[in-house]
Order: sequence, then structure tokens, then C-alpha cells
Amino acid sequence: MKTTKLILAGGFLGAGKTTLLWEAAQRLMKQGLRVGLITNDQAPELVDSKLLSLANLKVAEVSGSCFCCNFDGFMDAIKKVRREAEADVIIAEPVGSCADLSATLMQPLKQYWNRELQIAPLSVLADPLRLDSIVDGGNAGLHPDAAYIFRKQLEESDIILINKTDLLQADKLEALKKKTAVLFPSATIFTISALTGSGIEQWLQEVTSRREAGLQLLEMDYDMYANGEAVLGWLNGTVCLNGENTDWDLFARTFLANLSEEFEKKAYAVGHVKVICENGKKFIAGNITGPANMLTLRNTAGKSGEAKLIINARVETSPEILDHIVRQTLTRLTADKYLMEVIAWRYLQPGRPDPTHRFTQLV
Ligand SMILES: Nc1nc2c(ncn2[C@@H]2O[C@H](COP(=O)(O)OP(=O)(O)O)[C@@H](O)[C@H]2O)c(=O)[nH]1
Ligand SMILES: [Mg+2]
Repeated sequence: MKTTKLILAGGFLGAGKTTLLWEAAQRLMKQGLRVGLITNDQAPELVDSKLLSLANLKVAEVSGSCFCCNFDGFMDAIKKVRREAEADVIIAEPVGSCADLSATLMQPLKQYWNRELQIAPLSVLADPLRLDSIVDGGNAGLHPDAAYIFRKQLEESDIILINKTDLLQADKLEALKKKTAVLFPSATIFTISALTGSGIEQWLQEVTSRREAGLQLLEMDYDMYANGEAVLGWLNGTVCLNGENTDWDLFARTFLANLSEEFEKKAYAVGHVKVICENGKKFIAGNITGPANMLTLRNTAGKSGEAKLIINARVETSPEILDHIVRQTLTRLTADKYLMEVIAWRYLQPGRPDPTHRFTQLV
């Protein structure tokens, strides 16, 4: 079997990884390449996988653990997309609260899989608002230990992608790029907009041609890392709603806006909240992304009496409180109007990271 290019695109929650996967896959496919994608989460029922597969992309999901703590599961996913999609290129999105990927993924991949896979440089996306705070010594609106993870992700990257440049004025972007280069001197910096596609071609050119990958190894305090993950409550839920004829676009917007209001009232920082509302073949996808709780919606689900709703929320509070807020907000919107069937509902606090491999030297 031919070798497959493997691109890891990491970065904190809401940085734009899934949007980049989608956009990059479109471009690579236009060049006649076969592309497979791998998503990752601490629990099943992922909005990201759903979104990508609705776009007819070949997606495998590693859920229940991050790639580094389930290296074999990650390799199984790679084998699956290599086999089923005959992928020339695989782009994988590690879970947004994960760091130390050079030691736990890049080095073992180089050591054990360098015949089957051509490992691309480790790319890490950053939301410019959060990054702007981090480069000024701040915590990007996050708990200090969560901000520690954010910083470590950037520190170990081969390539930093400052994303969402469509939201920034040119002079602000230039200043941010300069400060980032000073703080993270070993990374090559690209500025992109995963949403508009700007800069993606140049990044793809670099990751598909450059041979050196995983050039940094972190010193990582696993107590701080574990705490940074544990301060986030995690909820993945899927429900079917059946009842009144409903404008699902309005429903998704109202649901997200109400959630955002609840979290703001209590001053709980949002990692991200995502929903996808499916009405047959039509869907609307919505997001709230910290630090400014920006609400965005994409696509349209139209009107009907029935829809399926998937919710993924990562918010700085206990999983029990998160569950309570999401449930209550949903019940307020649906009570007396719909029959709600819960298909899946999990809330949890990520456990202490315990990587399968952790290399202490570069391969
Ligand atoms: N304005 C803007 N928004 C973006 C861009 N990339 C991603 N987003 C938005 O940021 C939110 C989180 O994106 P997503 O790809 O799900 O992030 P992930 O959590 O890193 O996978 C979504 O609302 C996206 O539409 C971008 O380049 N510009
Ligand atoms: Mg994602």
C-alpha cells in the first residue's frame, strides 16, 4: 500500500480546526487526492463528525479518549480511513484540550509508522482573540491551567496558524503575528481564515511538502495539564424532537442564545458549544465560541414537526451544573410543544491524561 500523508491540526477548543479540515479537504480533493478525516472527543455523538460526514467526507471518529491516551484507537482510525477511503491524505483533529502531542503522537508516529505514513509538521490553530491575550501574558478568559494548555499547544507546534483573520484589521494582525513570533520562535507562522479559505493554499503547500515534523518536545506539568482539562465540564447529547411545526433555524439560534446568556450570567467561560439540528437532509449548525461568546450559525434546516438535535458543550463549570443548565434551557424551549426522546446524553469531566506513549527524546 502506498504511503499516506498524515496532517495533525490541533489547537484549543473553538480555534477553527473542523472548519479547516472541511476547507482543506475540499481543496485537496479538487487536486484529485483522496482525503480521509479523523475527529476526536472524550465522548461519542460529535457535532464535528456529523457536519463533516454531511458534506460527504470520509470521517472516522476516536471517541471516549484523546488520541494520545488511546494511541491504538487512533491507529485503528488511520487504518480504517486508509483502507476504506484509500486516502492519499489524512487530516486529524485532536481534541481541543489536548497538549503534549509531539511527545505522545508525533514521536511514536515517526518511530513506528514512518513507512506507512508520511508525517506532516504539527500544525496548531489559534483564535486571534485568545492568542492576543496569551501573547500579552493573559489567560484568554480561561482558568489559568486551561490557559497553560493553550500556551503549551503553541509552544510545541511546528506551525502556528493564526486563524479567523477575517475578523482582524491588517495592522492588528501584523502586530499579533510579530508578538507570536517572539513568544514562539521555533514555529513557522501562517495567517489564515478557515472560513473564507484565505491562506489555506499556502499552508497546505507547506505541510504537504515539508519533511521535518515534531521538532519540539515540551516540558509539561501533568498536574496543571490535568487540572486545565478538569476545569471544563463536558456534555454531549442527542435528542429527537417531535411536535409542532417549527422553524428550526430560529430554534437553534434561540437555544444557543439562551445558553450563552445562562453561562454569561454565571460567569462560566465557554470553551465551545456546538449544536447541529437536522431536519431530514437539511441541517443548521451553530456555535458559541469563547472568549466573547460569539454566536455563529451556518446552513439552514427549514421548518417541520420533527428534528434531531446534537449538542456538544465544553464550559468551565462542573459537568453536573452544565447538564442542569443545558437540560433546563432545552426543556424551557420544548415543554408542552414536543415529545422529546433522548438518544444519547453524557456529561463528564475529562480524567487525568495518561498517554499510551510519551517520548522524552526526539526521533
Ligand atoms: N470568522 C471566522 N470564524 C471561524 C473561522 N474558522 C472557524 N470559525 C468559527 O469558529 C467556530 C468554531 O469552529 P470549529 O471549526 O468548530 O472549531 P474547533 O472547535 O477548533 O473544531 C465556528 O463558529 C466556526 O464557524 C474563521 O476563519 N473565521
Ligand atoms: Mg472541532
